[in-house]
Amino acid sequence: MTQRIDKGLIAEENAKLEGFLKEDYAALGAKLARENINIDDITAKAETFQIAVPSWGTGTGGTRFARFPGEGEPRNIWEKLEDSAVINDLSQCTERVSPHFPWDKVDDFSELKQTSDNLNLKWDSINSNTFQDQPGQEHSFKYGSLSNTSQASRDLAIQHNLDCIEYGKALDSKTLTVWVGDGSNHPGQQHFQGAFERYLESMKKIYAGLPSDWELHIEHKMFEPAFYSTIIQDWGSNILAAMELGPQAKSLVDLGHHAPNVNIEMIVSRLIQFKKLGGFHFNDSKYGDDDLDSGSLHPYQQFLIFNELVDAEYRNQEGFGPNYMLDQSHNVTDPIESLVNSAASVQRSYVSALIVDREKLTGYQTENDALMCSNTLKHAFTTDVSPILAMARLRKGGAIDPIAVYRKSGYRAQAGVERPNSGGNGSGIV
Ligand SMILES: [Mn+2]
Repeated sequence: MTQRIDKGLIAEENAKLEGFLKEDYAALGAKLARENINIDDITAKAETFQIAVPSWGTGTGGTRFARFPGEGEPRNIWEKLEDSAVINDLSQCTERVSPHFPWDKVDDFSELKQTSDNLNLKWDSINSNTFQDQPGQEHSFKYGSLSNTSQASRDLAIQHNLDCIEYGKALDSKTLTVWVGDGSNHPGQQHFQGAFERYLESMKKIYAGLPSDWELHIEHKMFEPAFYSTIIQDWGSNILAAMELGPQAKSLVDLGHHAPNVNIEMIVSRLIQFKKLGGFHFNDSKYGDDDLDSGSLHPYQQFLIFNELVDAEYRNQEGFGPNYMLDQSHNVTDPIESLVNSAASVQRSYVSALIVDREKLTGYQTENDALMCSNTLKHAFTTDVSPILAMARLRKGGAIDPIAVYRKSGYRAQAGVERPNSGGNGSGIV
C-alpha cells in the first residue's frame, strides 16, 4: 500500500509557516472585528465544512478524443480510497467519497467499508451508471435506460439502481444520485412526453426501493451524450420529476450542466424555497460541461451560489442540508492536487459568504439601493479569507500549504512505482 502523507512532514512544514499565518490571521481578525465579526466563529464554521471527493476524480480524466493516463493513477476503488485519504490528510475537509457503480463494484462490501473506516473516510452519495453497456449486457442502453422504449432495457436499469441502494446500505451511504444519458440526437427521434412518462414510471420503482432515511437525487444535464434533447435537460424537468416522485426525491445541481450564462444561483434559491435542493456537483466551465477545477474561472459565481446557501443557513430554512461534491475531470493536472485545490476553493466561497453582512444587505434591498447591495456582496468576496482557510486546516491537523506538502512528500512518484499504468480505468464526464 502506498504510504500516506507523513504527519511529521505536515507538522514540519506547518512549523515553517505558522508564525506568518498567525500574523496574517491576527490582521484579518482585527479587520473583521471592525465589522463586528469574530474571526474564530468563522474559522470554527470553516472547520465543519465538508465536500465529497468523487472516486472517479482521483484518476486522470479524458475528453471525447483521448485520455492521457497520469503517473501512478489508482487502478481500483482500493487505490482510489488511498488517494482520497491523502486529499483529506492535507485538506481536512474531504472525509467523504462518492462511489460510482459498477466502476467501483467489489465482491465484499463489508471489506470495503472496513477499509474506508480504517482510513477515516465515509461514503457519500452512490452514483449509478446506466449510460454505458457492461460487458455481456443482455439489453442495451444505446437508446436510453430508464426511458428506453424497451421494457427489458428499462427493467435492467431499474434493477441496477436498486442494486446500488443495496451497495450503499453496506457502505452506510444515505443517497442515490441518478443521472442518465437518455435523450435523442435527431428531431422527432423521441416522443418527448412518452419518454418522460417512461422515465417517471421507472424512477417510481427506484423510489419505492429507497430506505426511509435516504434521498434520491436527480441530476439534470442539457446535452451530451444526447445532443438534441435529454430526458432531464434542465432544473425544470428535474424539479417536476422530484415533485412527482415525493419528498425524498430532490434535485442535484451540477454547475456545468446548464446553458451558458444561466443564473445558477437563482435556480439554487428556487430549489431551496421548495425544499428540493439535494446537492451539488461543483466544477467550472467556459464553454459547456468542461468539468474544470472549481472556481478556476468563475469564482464570483461560486461565491454567489454560496451566498444563497449561507442565506438559507442563516434563516434556518426548513428542509435545507444539501450534499456537496466535486465533479471534475482532471486532464492535465495531478488529480490529487486539483481536488485539494478545488475543495479549498469551494470552502473559500462558503467562508466568504459567511462574512456577508446580511442585516445590511436586507436593509439595502428594502431601500432598493442596488449599488450598495452589490457592494456588500463584493466587499465580502474581495476580502481575502485565506488565513481563515489555512487556520482551519492547521487546527484540524491538515497542511497550511497542502500543495507544497504534497509535492514534498513524493507520494505521486511512489504511487508511480507501485501502480504501473493500466491504461484503462473508467473516468467519465458525468
Ligand atoms: Mn455531475
